[in-house]
Amino acid sequence: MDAPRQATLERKTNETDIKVSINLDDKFDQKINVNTGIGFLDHMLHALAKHGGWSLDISCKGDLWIDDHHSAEDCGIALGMAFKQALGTPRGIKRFGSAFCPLDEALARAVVDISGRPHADINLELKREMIGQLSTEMIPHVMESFAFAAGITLHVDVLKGKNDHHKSEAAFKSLAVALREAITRTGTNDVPSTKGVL
Ligand SMILES: [Mn+2]
Repeated sequence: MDAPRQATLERKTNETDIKVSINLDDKFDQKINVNTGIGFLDHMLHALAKHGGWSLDISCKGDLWIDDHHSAEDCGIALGMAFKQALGTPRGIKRFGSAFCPLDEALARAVVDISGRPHADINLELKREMIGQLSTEMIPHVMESFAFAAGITLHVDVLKGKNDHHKSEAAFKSLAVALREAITRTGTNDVPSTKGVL
């Protein structure tokens, strides 16, 4: 039995103070606590953890009296750092993952590569200014921040949809399922790259 891939860290700046614990291999006993200070972001990160098969505890004390930007972005960064640390050297994993997830009329697609190459191409087609207390412009920014901190490549597209809550939630669910596939252990100790290193 392989050891569970987990990490605990704190990321503190003048703008935010974030504590995060993640376990990528807890799908039979998931414990999820998300308190970012932004309700809709809590909902999205909860969906990410749930469908990713993670246990996740993340809390953020941020400068919400300014706006939601620093808290949302820094939660993405801290989560990406924790994901990267938990994964360790990417050996013996599938590396690539992809998923489509619908939520009613909305349909999202995520394609991920645990590449060591930070890149994010995120098109969510959100129309509203805000969903709850989260600016919709921050939703792709959170995914991008996660990708850069984790050192992975993400392509997330909302292909259809009318309701912005549905579109965003479908996007996070598809990202979760794609990540879950990408980090699945193959049973080998191989580095899945022709370079021999990721
Ligand atoms: Mn920013």
